[in-house]
Amino acid sequence: MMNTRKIKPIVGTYINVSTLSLLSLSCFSEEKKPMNILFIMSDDHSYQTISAYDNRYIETPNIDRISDEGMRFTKGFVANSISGPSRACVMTGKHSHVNGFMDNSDQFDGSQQTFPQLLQKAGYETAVIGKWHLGTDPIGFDYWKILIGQGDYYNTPFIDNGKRVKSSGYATNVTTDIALEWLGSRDKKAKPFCLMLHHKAPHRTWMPDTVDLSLYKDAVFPIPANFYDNYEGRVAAQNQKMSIDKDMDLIYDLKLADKENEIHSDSKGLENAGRRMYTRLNPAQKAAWDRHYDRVIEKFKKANLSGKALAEWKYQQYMKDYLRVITSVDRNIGRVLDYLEENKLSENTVVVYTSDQGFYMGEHGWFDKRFMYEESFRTPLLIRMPNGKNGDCDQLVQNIDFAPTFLDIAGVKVPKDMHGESLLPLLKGKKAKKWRKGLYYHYYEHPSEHSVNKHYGVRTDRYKLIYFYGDVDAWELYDLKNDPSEMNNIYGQVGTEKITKELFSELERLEKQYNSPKIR
Ligand code: SGN
Ligand code: CA
Repeated sequence: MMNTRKIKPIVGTYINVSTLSLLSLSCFSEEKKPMNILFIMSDDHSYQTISAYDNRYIETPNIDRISDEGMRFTKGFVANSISGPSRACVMTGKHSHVNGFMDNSDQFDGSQQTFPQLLQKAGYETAVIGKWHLGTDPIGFDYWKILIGQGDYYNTPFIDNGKRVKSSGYATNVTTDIALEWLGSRDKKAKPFCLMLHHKAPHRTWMPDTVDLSLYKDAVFPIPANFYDNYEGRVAAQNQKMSIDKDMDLIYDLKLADKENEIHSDSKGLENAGRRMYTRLNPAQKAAWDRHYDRVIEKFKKANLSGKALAEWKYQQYMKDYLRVITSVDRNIGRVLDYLEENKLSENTVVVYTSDQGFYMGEHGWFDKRFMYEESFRTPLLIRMPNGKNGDCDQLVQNIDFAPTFLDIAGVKVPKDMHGESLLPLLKGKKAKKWRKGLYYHYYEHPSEHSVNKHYGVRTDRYKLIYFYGDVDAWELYDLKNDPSEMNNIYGQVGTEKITKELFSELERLEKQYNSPKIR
């Protein structure tokens, strides 16, 4: 299941720029090139579906190139497992309660301190392309071309430096095309770049590119051992609405919009939205779509499934579409890596691959994210830094660390008020004696879609303490060594007093450090 790592060095001519002064950036000699930063982030990409982490489901040879030639973080986490908040944490290096973007209904105050603004001031050329999801217009970018909200998988509009424009084709291809065009159009000698290439994929509703529809057609994926979790001892897990069995919609999520109009959703809204999705496609896309899904629909009708058989059919269908979408992400990352190589940029470009959070691939019976449980709290994180150390890093790292890391790589002083830590020492393979012992997490979006209660907590290397509040009042404690799937809430059990006390004091320490809201 978990992959052992292959290690392959890349040849680099990296010169340490951590002592670089701001002034010197613009007058660099050819030999002392500052590092470019290519920050690739997908939306909802689970670490379970990257073969560098886990080979049960899919091969992702291109994403694996970043891992093989760089560092694989095995304990990368987010601070608030949902898109907008996660992105705000990335931009500011600060937790949600300080950057002000707590849930997806917020609007980002882009005038506050962010790493792109600081890099821009230091002489970097900055760009963001693809998903943005922060509500307000990007600030601190020389170029921006972003999706509107979630964007669409097909023929999606973009906002190009303030102007709405159309696109034609599949979003992951189009977003990559725009990024390659931007890279190609730059005066390469002028400035180092920081490019945020942020894919919409593989966000719900997991619409594959037409060229990938026949992939995994006959595959049967292993059902997670806790697919039929009954959530005993975990009240918030009982309240959620993200079950593949109960909440995944046949028409909207699983694309069973039949021409005969015989299949219906429990929710009229989702059914209509599911049928509307198809209308975005152009005639050629519709033809390819129909060739594939009409057969799926026909078979589905004949099978007349119910109960567990229906739940498992939904799981298989979900996995197939999700993995098809990932295949396209992986292929497009290959295009970008090839471009860097062909243009001799690999040797002075740091490449990061991550997601805005993790995702459930049927664990606990779920899709979606939000919970502080491992699958959604953790996120993939692979970083290839020329002349950096190859291998695994098992330290606790979090998305608030990106901003200080990028600044550090650029030789820009990291502002003291950032909550995150620079990963540069870890990337150089330095022994981080004083690395953090605990991670703070806080999720606020409730009541809302998928019905996940508000909660916060602390995770150490081995344990996790969570407090669910608002409509509920419940503590959970997990021993991740003995119970990695978090099925057994041991909070309050005899024998856990000492560890509970330790976790409690680590939580209080973090709350103090981050000046977190007082809840209890
Ligand atoms: C949409 C999705 C949800 C998803 C949120 C947040 N519904 O609202 O399933 O949890 O986005 O996702 S959908 O009907 O629009 O597909 S996030 O990653 O952008 O935060
Ligand atoms: Ca997301």
